[in-house]
Amino acid sequence: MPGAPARPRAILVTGALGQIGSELVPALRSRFGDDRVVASDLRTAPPGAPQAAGPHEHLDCTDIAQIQDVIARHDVGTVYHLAALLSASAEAKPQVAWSVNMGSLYNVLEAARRFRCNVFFPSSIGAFGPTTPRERTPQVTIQRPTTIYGVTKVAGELLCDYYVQRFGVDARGLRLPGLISYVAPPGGGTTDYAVDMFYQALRYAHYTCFLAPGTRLDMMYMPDAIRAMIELMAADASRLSHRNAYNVTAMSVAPAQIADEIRRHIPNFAIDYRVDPVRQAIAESWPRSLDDSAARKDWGWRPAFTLEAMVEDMLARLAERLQSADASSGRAAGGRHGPG
Ligand code: VAH
Repeated sequence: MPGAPARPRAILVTGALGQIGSELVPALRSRFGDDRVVASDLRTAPPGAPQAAGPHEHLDCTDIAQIQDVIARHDVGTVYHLAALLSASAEAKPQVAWSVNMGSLYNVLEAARRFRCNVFFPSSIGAFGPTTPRERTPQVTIQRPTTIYGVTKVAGELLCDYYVQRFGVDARGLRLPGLISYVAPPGGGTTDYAVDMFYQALRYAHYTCFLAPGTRLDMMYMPDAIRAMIELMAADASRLSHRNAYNVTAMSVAPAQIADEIRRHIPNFAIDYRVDPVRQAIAESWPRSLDDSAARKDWGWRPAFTLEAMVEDMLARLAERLQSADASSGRAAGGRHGPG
């Protein structure tokens, strides 16, 4: 229709069934409209899943033809590329990790170049290594990770920045800390303990942690991470002194600190430790705390959730989800240790 405003281009989320995607898709749909956000994953969204409440696609990101087909059919203008193996899974099968993490990113960037799409790339504190300053890790510093996950994150940052300066693709990224969420459990990460602890605390008032009690890492509640991604992609490009990728954090905490805070709500919660040497070594190669001043200065990043606020919200919301899951599955709710 002449004169009608152009229909805004769609947003594609890859890895939409994962820990981040399960919350990013609903957040984007509530902002931009259900029909403007395409959820995609290698797995098919189960009936009733939030991802199935709008356009959704089965998508193997290692196949560029599939990516280009989805972008063309839905007129995608922005890709949040989340499909990847996390650190512990990647370390168990490094060849697959390289192929999936780097192959899919290259395909997304090539498709973005051809179809003029913007790209969000999730880097990680895993992009740093043991020779990086571990406290208040600077935005620009040594990046020599000793995990294949970290290698794919550093290479991913460099590849994204190459596509920015060589082809003009608007690619932006965040070095995300460990993410704590109650919607979808994570899989294959080193920081997954911080999510599992809440599930176990509510179900059994006990958790056996695979990292040592004092292993301090940057962490963030998922609502803050989702907001950071969306705010970065909406930021005025002229304000960005970095592209891939910005340090962001909310708290620097260890398992024992999270356990102590949970115990304020569930007094009989007990934790013990059976250290997994592989994931302990990965965690000890990462920073203990990031300097996120560049993100704060360039595009106004501010976390909203402290450790105390996150634990209170996480326990309340996860308890609700577990109760409704138990009710729908007919599972006895015995052993529930709701927040005190
Ligand atoms: C992992 N959750 O554990 C991810 C993340 C900073 C950790 O990259 O692999």
